Amino acid sequence: MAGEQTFIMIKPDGVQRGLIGEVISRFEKKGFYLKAMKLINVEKSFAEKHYADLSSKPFFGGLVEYIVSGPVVAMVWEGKQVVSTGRKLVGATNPLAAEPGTIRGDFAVDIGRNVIHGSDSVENARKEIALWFPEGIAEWRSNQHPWIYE
Ligand code: YYY
Ligand code: MG
Repeated sequence: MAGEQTFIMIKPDGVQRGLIGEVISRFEKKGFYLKAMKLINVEKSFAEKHYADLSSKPFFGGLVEYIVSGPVVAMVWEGKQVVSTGRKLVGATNPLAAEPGTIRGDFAVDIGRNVIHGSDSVENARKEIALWFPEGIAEWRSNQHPWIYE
């Protein structure tokens, strides 16, 4: 359905490297709608909550440290199959395995500096949006662009 939403976060490296506009541009040009966005620093406990499913992994401590190392851009994007298609725009977790043309494939080298996060399922998108935007999301666009959506 056209109203599907995903949570996309530009990680601290992406912000420091000036890739905010590049990421937004790719999602916009594809035909998705930016529904919410904020530049924020998160606390360690918040980053641990976001990545709770990975808490037993050996890289968890380093991952949390990385996410709290500088501001991140938290966003909600909307559109048809935006969760799975957003993951395609993001690319594979390991940037060296990510296809050229994807964000990680074009802009990153190390897995622990892979620029961007994207929700991996509709259910996780719902949870992540609720975690990152507890204040809710202002409705600003209810119709899809007729030249993008038939
Ligand atoms: O969803 P995605 O970000 O592509 O990968 P996840 O398996 O959810 O891992 C989250 C995050 O953890 C990943 O973007 C980088 C980091 N990470 C890591 O540092 N080392 C690994 N071996 C696997 C993941
Ligand atoms: Mg993930």
